[in-house]
Amino acid sequence: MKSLSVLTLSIIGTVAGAVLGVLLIVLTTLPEQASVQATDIDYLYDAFLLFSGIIFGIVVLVLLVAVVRFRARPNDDRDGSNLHGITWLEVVWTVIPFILVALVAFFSWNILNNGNVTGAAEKSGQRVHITAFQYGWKYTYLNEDIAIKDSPDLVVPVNVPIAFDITTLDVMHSFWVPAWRMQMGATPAQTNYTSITPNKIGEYDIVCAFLCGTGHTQMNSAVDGGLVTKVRVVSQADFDAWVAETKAKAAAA
Ligand SMILES: [Cu+2]
Repeated sequence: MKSLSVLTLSIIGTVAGAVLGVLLIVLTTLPEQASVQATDIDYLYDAFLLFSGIIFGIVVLVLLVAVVRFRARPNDDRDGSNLHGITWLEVVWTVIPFILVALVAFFSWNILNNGNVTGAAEKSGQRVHITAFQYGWKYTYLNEDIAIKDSPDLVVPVNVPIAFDITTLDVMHSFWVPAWRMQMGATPAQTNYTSITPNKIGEYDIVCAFLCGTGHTQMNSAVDGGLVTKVRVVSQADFDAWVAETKAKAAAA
């Protein structure tokens, strides 16, 4: 035991932690990926899982070894040594976590910022306003050519960047499409913005991620008896047809 230096322990901890991290990555099942941003965000998630696994491995191993090696033996009533401050050690345990957290912040910023396609979405003209309320969502297509108001259904074309803004009529809600890895809070008296590029045709669940009242579960399209429909990602042709059909219905009414 005496021959185990902190360095040796750290190396063993790193390897054990990395194994744990990889195991967690393999065992974790994330929802299906249906947006360009989802791939990057999952990559970030896996990287952090590995990273956290390694730190967990080192900390737990050093802790366990310290507990065993420096425990008080029977009949040992001596006081511990009277230490006050070890400057180099304090500098080390401040600087290392600072660097680690700064790295995490940098990588997160890099990926989340790349995922911000608001500029592209504004150019593509696909802007959808989401209104959250107790208990449901309404969608208004702000694109002048489309101009659909208060649709209960969210239908979007595939491979087109879409800019969303979101408000609420009452309390806080949070619009979440797990398959897009996109979640945006609806905050009273405030408009929040986000954007996403759906890249897979299909129907995906919409979930309200804030507990917003007794009907909260009804804002989840995966729940039986839910009041909301799934988001439909369709081809451009199907989207144009849906727009024409919805407008014809509105005109007839
Ligand atoms: Cu809600």
